[in-house]
Amino acid sequence: KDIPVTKQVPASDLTTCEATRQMLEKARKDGVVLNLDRAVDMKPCPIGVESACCKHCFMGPCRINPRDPYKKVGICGATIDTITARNLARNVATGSASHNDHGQHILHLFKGIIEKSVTDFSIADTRKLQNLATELGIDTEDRSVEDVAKDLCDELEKTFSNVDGEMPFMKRVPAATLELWRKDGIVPRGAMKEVMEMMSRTHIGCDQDYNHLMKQISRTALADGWGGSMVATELSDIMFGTPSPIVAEVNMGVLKEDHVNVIVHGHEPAMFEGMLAGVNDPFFIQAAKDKGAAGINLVGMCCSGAEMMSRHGIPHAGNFSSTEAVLVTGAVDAMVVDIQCIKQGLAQVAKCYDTHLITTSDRAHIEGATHIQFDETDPRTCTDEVLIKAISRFGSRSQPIQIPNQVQKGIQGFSHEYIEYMLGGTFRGSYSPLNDNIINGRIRGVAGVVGCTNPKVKQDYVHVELVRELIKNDVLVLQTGCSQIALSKAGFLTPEAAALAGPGLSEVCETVGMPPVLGLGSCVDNTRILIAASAMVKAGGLGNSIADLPAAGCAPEWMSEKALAIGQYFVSSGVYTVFGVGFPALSGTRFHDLLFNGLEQQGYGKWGMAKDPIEIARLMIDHIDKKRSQLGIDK
Ligand code: SF4
Ligand code: MSK
Repeated sequence: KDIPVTKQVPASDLTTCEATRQMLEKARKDGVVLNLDRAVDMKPCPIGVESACCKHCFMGPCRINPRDPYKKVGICGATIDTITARNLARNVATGSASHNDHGQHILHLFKGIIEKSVTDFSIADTRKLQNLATELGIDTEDRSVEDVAKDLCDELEKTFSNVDGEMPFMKRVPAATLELWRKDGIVPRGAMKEVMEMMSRTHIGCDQDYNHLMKQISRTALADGWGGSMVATELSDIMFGTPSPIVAEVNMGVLKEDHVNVIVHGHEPAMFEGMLAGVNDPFFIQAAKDKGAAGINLVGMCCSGAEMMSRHGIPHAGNFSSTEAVLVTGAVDAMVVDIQCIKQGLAQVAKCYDTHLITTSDRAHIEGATHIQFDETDPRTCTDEVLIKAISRFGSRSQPIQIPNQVQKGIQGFSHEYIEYMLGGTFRGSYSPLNDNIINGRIRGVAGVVGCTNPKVKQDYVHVELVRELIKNDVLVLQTGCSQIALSKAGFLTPEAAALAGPGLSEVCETVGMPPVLGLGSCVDNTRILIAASAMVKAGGLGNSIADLPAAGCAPEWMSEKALAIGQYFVSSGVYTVFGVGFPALSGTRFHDLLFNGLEQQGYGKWGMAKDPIEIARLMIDHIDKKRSQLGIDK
């Protein structure tokens, strides 16, 4: 028995995902408490939710009255603006650190391949390797792939280790955007430097001017989007293959009762790629058959799932809010996890349904889970042990199986390279077809709709209704992460969804044969949106900087610190970025005004916040129309 929940609301009030609803109801009957019910029972602190408290030293914690924020200061004298700015700073530092840690790991794997200490992985996309090296100023003429790769590795290492100068990917930033960053002194140097400085400057009694803190908040966020996340995306493509459109199935119906079901959930692609090799080993397929299974069914969840779905068409069982619910099917023989967004609650739910929960990263153990360390130099030791456990659990299944009959096919795998190719071969030349279609008004603008699910709002509802409204108004939608999974489940990642788009967008979709909603991959792959935005600026006709584009972003059901780092790197890059659910800054304060107005006046993007999907869409479309008008293309 789990911890009892005092209040219950109908499951259909908590999620629009039918599979998750069914499993939540089953869990309740089984006496198991899931995250969605725990959220109902939790009462967030009304001061904390406004970010009006500080615990940066032990004279406090100090609390400010959100209804009268300037009446009081902290014991050290910190104002509400300093307190909120420091809190956001540390959120962004954590989010940036998470993505940079991920990116550094990917770089380490790449280095292992070059140095031949890693032999189970290789360079899959040599053309992308050459193109990226050339873009970063590395000589590729008459040189071997290994030599170019070594130089690329050394160059990208600076992303993390530089203590001065500029990060390598600054070469990709449109000139006017980079000029603004240089003028304001926010060009990121190296990720470790930026995160360290952000943490140091937010110690008690250090940086206590919110305008000055804001600059380092931007720099730390840019060190994520144009730093570690971009390294992760680009090198993962080079090692595992650059995605191109592929059909994949999404939702819990991808589980198969007569198969050994193994779910991989997390963020780093290496372990998942290792599992893919393992499940195709005839030895394990035979071992599964010997236990009476028809085969082994490898399935993804969350962001590494989104990456594997994009690259290889691996089926995907659901997004962040469904990871506990999927275990209630009783059909999951093993859930293998690595880093980020892995709820500790999984351990208890896995125990209730006799599922193996296996942690594999030395950076993320969970009490109650089995730890089997994944080592890139010897992946099979880990993946073989996982498969032995999963097959053995299949052979002794004791739980009744109930798999929701919910599955949706969609087209996944739109890399930024493929978007360029699909919409005209290149963004460069006289205006590209994408830019042309924006200029002629068939496409009103471009929106990035990304991010998590959060049980403070009905799962997937805001994602789906927002995107429905955007495409209806001829806004092309680019997606990543758990948002992409929400829309995939709802059937929007199909060419047939063009029927839901406005007349201009649907004409473009029908001509090109693409869905009106393009899935770009995991949350680190938000960098694909940055790269596409840069390419649109460089193609001409839509202004000089990213801030000039008729574009907007949104994380309608965000919850993580990574989401705040992503939001901030979009804002600092010039994008109007709206968050749903709420925002950790108090409306009416000077720091809030800087985030939601002041930054735009300085030439950046700005933050927005609204909870209702139609209201969010209105804010984004109004912004797109404002930019169209400034560009003189508002016919
Ligand atoms: Fe209070 Fe200042 Fe300490 Fe924060 S740093 S807890 S505001 S005394
Ligand atoms: S997994 S950060 S819940 S998108 Fe990338 Fe999903 Fe948000 Fe985690």
